[in-house]
Amino acid sequence: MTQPMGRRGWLKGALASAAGLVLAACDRINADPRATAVLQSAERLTRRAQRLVSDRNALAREFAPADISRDFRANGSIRPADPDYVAHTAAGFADWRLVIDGLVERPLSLTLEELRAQPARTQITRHDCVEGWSSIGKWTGARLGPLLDRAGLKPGARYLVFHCADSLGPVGDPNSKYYESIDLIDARHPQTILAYEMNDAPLPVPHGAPIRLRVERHLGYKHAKYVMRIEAVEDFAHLRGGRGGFWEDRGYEWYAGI
Ligand SMILES: Nc1nc2c(c(=O)[nH]1)N[C@H]1C(S)=C(S)[C@@H](COP(=O)(O)O)O[C@H]1N2
Ligand SMILES: [Mo]
Repeated sequence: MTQPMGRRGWLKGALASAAGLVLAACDRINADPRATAVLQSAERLTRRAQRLVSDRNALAREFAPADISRDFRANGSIRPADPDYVAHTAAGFADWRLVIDGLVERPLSLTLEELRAQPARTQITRHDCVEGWSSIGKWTGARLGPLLDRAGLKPGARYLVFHCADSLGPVGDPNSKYYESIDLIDARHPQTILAYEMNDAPLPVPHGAPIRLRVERHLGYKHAKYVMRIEAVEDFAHLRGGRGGFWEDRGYEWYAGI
C-alpha cells in the first residue's frame, strides 16, 4: 500500500469512530481478517444505534379481541389507602381533576368528562411486567400528544413526570408516592394514552382508576396508575431520588423500552 504520510496520522485519529473504521477497512479489508471483524461489529453497532433512534416511533404489537386475558393481573398498588384517593373513590371521582402543568403555556385542570371528550385511541396490547408475567388487555384513553398541544409545551420541556395518588409503602411518607417519567418521543407516540377504559368498562381501581398511562413500548412499571398530575420538566435530577421514577430510584432502568 502506498499512502502519503499524512493519511496514516489521519487514519489513527479516525479509527476511533465507526466512520473511520469503514474508511480504514475500505483499503485493508482483504489484507487483514481482524479488520473485517472490527468492521462488521462497527456496522452492527451503527445499525443498532440507528434502530434505537428510528424505531422509537414504531407501534407496539396489537392483538385480536380473542387474545384478551381473562384474568389480567393487577400489580403493585391495587387499592390505595391514601386518604385523598379514598375520598375520590367514595365520590365516584366527581371532584377529581387531572392537572397538566410545569413547563406549559396553558396549565390544564381536566374533569374525567373533559378527558373523555379528547381525541381517543383504543388498542389491545400486551403488558409485560419486569417480574416475568404478561397479560393482554384492551385500553381506551385520551391520546397524550393532542393534550400536550392543548397545554402548549414550553421550549425547555424535555420530560413528563407522572405524579400518582398511591403510596407503595407507608402512607404519608412522601418517598412512598409512586411516580414515573417519560421523554417527549414516548409522550407523542401514537399508542401513548391516558386510559380511562379497560376491556370496554371504566378502568377499575386495581388497574389505576380513574386514569392510568399506557406507554406501550415500555415495561410495566412505566405505566403509571392513579395519575393525578402530569408535570412538564426540563430535568428530573432534583426530583425525589433523582432517577425519574419510584422503581428507578430503587435500581430499575429509566429507559424500559421493549
Ligand atoms: N401508581 C402506580 N402505578 C403503577 C404501579 C404502582 O404500584 N402504582 N405498579 C407498576 C407495575 S410494576 C406494573 S407491572 C403495572 C401493573 O399494572 P396492572 O395492575 O394494571 O397490572 O403498573 C405499574 N404502575
Ligand atoms: Mo411490574
